Amino acid sequence: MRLSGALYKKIRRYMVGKFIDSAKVRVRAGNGADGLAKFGGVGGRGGDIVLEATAGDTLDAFYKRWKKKGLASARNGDPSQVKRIFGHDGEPKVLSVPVGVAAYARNDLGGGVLLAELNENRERVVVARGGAGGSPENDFKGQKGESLHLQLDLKLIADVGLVGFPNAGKSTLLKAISNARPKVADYPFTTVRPEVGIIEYPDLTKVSMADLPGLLEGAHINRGMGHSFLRHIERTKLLLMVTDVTGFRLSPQHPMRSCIETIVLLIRELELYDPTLLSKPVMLVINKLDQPGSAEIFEEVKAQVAKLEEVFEEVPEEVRPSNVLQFQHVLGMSAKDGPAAVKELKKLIKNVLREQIMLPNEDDYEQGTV
Ligand SMILES: Nc1nc2c(ncn2[C@@H]2O[C@H](COP(=O)(O)OP(=O)(O)OP(=O)(O)O)[C@@H](O)[C@H]2O)c(=O)[nH]1
Ligand SMILES: [Mg+2]
Repeated sequence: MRLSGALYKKIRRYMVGKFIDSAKVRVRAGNGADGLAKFGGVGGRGGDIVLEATAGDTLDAFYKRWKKKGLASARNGDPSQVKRIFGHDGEPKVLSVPVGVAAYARNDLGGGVLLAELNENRERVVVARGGAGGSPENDFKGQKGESLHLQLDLKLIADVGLVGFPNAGKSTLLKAISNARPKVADYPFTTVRPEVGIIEYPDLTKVSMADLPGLLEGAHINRGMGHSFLRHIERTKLLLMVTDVTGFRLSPQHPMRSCIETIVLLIRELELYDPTLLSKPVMLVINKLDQPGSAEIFEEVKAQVAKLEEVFEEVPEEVRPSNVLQFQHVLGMSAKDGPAAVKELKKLIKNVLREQIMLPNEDDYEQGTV
C-alpha cells in the first residue's frame, strides 16, 4: 500500500465545517449586597446562573440569542436597609439549552473544566453561584458573584454511531434502516450535521443510530469537516464503519484511496481523536456491492481485515494505526436497495448490543422480566 500523494492537500474553504454544535457565552452571577452592621441587617444574595435543558432547543438558537450580547448576567441582591432589614435576593438567570449539552468553564489556556452534562428535559444546574449577602460572617460585605466563560458542547446520545469517509453511503444506510430521512447526494460532505434515527424491531426493541459528517484522512488537523463532531460517538455503544467498495477520491486533484486504505485511515483518525473509541465494538459495512467488479474487491478486503496487522506493516509509519482492530462482523451490501438490503445488518446490530448486555435479553422478554 503506497498511500502516496499529497495527503493533506488544501481543501476548499467551503468544505470546512461551519455548523454549530458548540457555543460560547460569558456568564456573570449576581453580586451579594451589603448588610447593615448597625442593625445586624443581612444583604440579599446575588442571583445564580442556571442552565435548563429544554427538549427541542438547539445550539443554533442559543447562539443567536446570545451572540450579540455575549454576556448573560443575573441580578445582584438588594442591600439591607432600615425599612427592609433582610435585602431581597437577586433573581437567578435561567438559560435554556438543548438536551444533551455538556457545559465547560473555559480557562485562559483554551482548556476547560466540565461543569455539568444535561441529559434530561427540564434538568437544571447552577453553573455560576451568586455572591453571598453581607452578614456577620463576612463583615456585612456583599460577596462577588462567580463569573466565567461558558462553553456548551452538544453531544448526541445514540446507541450506534456511523463513521466513514464522505460519500460512502452512511446516510443512505440510515435511511434504509431507520425512520430518519437524511439528505443523500453524490458529493462529499452532504451531511453537515449529525442526525439520529430510530431502528425499530418487531419485538419493540428500539435502537438509535447517529449519522455523522464524513471523516477524512487529516481530520485531526482539521481537514474536511475536522473531527470535532466525533464527540457525538463518544457515548455510543457500537461503531458502524461504512466504506465504499470502490474507494474514495475527494476530487481529481486528490489522491485515490482504495477501500482497504480508507479503512486503515479511518482507524487512524479514530485513534488520533480518542484511542478508547476503538475499545467499543466495531462492525464494518462494505457498501455499493452493486458496482461492477465489487464482488472480488469485497472478498479481498474481507481477507485483508482478517489480518490487519499484515496490512498495517505496509502502511507508511506516519499513518499507521497503533492498534489492530477486530471487527465484530464484516458485511457487504448495497444500502441504496433499501430496507431489504439492511435486514441482516439490523439483526446483527441487535445481537451485538445484546452480547454487550446493552439491551435486555430475548428470554427476559418472554419471561416477562422486562
Ligand atoms: N451504487 C450505489 N450507490 C450508493 C449506494 N449507497 C449509496 N449510494 C450513493 O452514494 C452517494 C452518497 O451517499 P450518501 O448516503 O449521501 O453518503 P454519505 O456517506 O452519507 O456521505 P456524506 O454525508 O457526504 O459523508 C449517493 O449518490 C448515494 O445514492 C449503494 O449501495 N450503491
Ligand atoms: Mg451523509
